[in-house]
Amino acid sequence: MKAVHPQAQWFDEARFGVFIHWGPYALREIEASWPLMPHSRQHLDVETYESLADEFHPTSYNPREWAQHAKEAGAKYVVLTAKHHDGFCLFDTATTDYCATKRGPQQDLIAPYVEAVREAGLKVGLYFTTIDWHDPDFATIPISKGIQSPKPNTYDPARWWQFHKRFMEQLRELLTHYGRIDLIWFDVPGFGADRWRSSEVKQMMLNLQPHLVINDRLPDVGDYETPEQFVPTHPPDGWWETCMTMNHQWAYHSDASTYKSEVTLLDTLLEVASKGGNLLLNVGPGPDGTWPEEAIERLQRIGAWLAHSGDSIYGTQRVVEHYPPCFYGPMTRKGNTIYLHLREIPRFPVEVRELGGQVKSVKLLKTGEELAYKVEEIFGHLSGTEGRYSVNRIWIDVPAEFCD
Ligand code: FHN
Repeated sequence: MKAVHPQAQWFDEARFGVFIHWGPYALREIEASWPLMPHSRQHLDVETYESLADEFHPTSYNPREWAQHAKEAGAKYVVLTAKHHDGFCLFDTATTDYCATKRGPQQDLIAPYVEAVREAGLKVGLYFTTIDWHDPDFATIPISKGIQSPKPNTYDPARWWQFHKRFMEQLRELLTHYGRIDLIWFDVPGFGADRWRSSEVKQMMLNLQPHLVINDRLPDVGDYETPEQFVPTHPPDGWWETCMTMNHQWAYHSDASTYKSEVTLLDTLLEVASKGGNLLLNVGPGPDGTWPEEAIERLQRIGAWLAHSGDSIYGTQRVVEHYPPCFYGPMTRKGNTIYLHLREIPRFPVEVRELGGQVKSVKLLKTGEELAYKVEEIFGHLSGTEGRYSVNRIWIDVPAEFCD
């Protein structure tokens, strides 16, 4: 797919990134989104939640190790929550004292992250939500101790623009204090583009970092779509990325029993790639900064597969636009090479719907070994005006040692 601008092409070739949700909420193993929502099953009162900021001491924070985990997983970019809905800024900011340099951590947590990810040769992404429950002028539930936020869901223009000024200033700080940032991941688009002055926000961002890739969660801004926790049956026409947890929540939780299996996660990556999208797979580090072993194991398994067969994912495009392939697994394409991801090693024909083209050779990507195959071409016609297609029925004989 055509890059939104030349320096953004990396995004459409990446196919796999690591998402990281980290903040004071990790202390209580609560979801990053809900502890302050009155109806939430994890509800904490404001005072208790606010105190977490002073208990947040990431003594084992090692962003180089984080970057290494992502690199070994075969990810091409990383996105870390610089500020989540609670308004706690992991970066130093002049707009509020509710930040990592002035509370528990007593250090800027974004600077070493950016440096480590860049050093690892990965693209640097920052998550920056539009919600800020700590900002006294953001019209939503009041969580700041002693600060009377506007009544929920009221709109007081004077107060809103005070909030918006701080929102813009924090964004500016993130795009001027840490060198090159490759991606900004907004969240929760609530309210319209006029309320967000979206075009002014986007202009400010691109003036500071013209190469920036921006997701679609600030209204009327965005280079790509972001389905969440599912793989669309029919993918968007343009660039897209599905973000997904490995377990049952975005933020840290010690319950190992809810993690999806490595096979499920790898299958998800293959399916997303076969539809021309990226998978942004989430990790919720613990309050001290260590990653759950369950997450590391799964990333290592994905990385081991990508190390020998990543060519069938990175830089590939979706194969068929109008109908799912008719064989036993996700299919990707790079030039005139089709990659078949066979979940079961076939002792039976594999049908590949291909728009024209002849099969010249069949190789096992992992070893480069030529495989015995026989092609029976069966021509067929798509219904209506969609024209001809050839269904190459390929009999593939995969050596027994690969049929694990
Ligand atoms: O509430 C957040 C949630 O914590 C997480 O950040 C996801 C990621 O897309 N976004 C919101 C839920 O859609």
